[in-house]
Amino acid sequence: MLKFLDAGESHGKALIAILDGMPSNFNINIDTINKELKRRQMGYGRGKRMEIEKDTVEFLSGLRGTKTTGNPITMIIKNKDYENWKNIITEEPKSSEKIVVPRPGHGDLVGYFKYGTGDIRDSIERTSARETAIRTAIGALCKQVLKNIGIEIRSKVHSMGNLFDQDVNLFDNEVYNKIDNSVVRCYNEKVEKSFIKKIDICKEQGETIGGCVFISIKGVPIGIGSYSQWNRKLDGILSYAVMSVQGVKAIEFGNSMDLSLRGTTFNDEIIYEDKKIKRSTNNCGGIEAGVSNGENIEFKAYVKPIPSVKKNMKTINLKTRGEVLTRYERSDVSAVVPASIVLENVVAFEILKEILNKFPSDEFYELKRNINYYRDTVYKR
Ligand code: EPS
Repeated sequence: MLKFLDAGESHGKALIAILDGMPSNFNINIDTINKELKRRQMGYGRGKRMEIEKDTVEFLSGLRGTKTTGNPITMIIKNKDYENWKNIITEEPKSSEKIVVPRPGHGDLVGYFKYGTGDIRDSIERTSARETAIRTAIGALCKQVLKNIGIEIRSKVHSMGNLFDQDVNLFDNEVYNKIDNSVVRCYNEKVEKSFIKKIDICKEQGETIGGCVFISIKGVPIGIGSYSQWNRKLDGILSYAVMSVQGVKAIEFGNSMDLSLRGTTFNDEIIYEDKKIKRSTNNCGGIEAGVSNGENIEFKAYVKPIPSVKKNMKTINLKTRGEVLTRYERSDVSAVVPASIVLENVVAFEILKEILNKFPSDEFYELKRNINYYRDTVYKR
């Protein structure tokens, strides 16, 4: 079973993860992981923090050279900003230093009462989307394994607030290069300008903005996930992971939110073409009854506006219980562009985990043989 635990505070010394269950003999490209970390840091709408951090991963265990050994893999990303926060983060706060004014929409209020440390700083540090850096490192490693067994994950920003990009095929390389080179990860140039303008206006107004990310996964064979038990359904498993990404509040597979569709227009008709079983549409997003059906797995994830806003909102002081206005904590204007990269990687872990659940393998070439044999024979059943 592939699994990981991660730890680390946003302004603490480092983010760290232990990844267990990775097959041995896989040759990791560490530069590619670092490139993925850089991709996550880029994008329009980021704040000052990204000028400080230059995320790179270091492996503390589980590798011999660049090859996995089958032992648990420990990864670490150091926080450069720690130097500026050392005293705040490592020392017990004086009572005058404790943060007691919660930001609406953030984890401040729930964390204050749940953990009872008396200082919102403790919740801020762990609820921060900084944690997605280490999850991206894990996912980037999983992505490499997936690529080697014919599975690829791509993403784009579908909307910034209520402005939408056009629908495109992410597996057209020319199209995808354009998206990957766009600061807002969209395809249409006019739309790109409008996204940028929208973010600029929000920044000027002391506001933040959400949006929607589109993910497409190619090459997942039919039969991953299961309906035999509720918690083995692939759409449920992906949803759990996607919803765990900071700021994500909804997920839609395929065209499931198009309420104008009826049974005959929603159902993806089954066709036999070029000696292959295919579907004429992909309204279900590549998953039926919790099981991959061989089409691309596609979903949209909806990211809310970042809760840390410059513009004042009403809140209370938790010590006095008196009404006050919010205090501002440095933040980004929009997390939609980085969320696009984070989601690719969060999903990469889940897909590899489910592939390994179907093809348990201690060693990478064993996995490759098993999945290739399955791909060659499954439609002969
Ligand atoms: C975040 C607040 C900002 C973001 C951070 C998420 O950090 P800071 O409080 O240091 O300005 O930049 O995201 C990252 C650090 C990151 O690496 O993505 C928050 O409150 O969630």
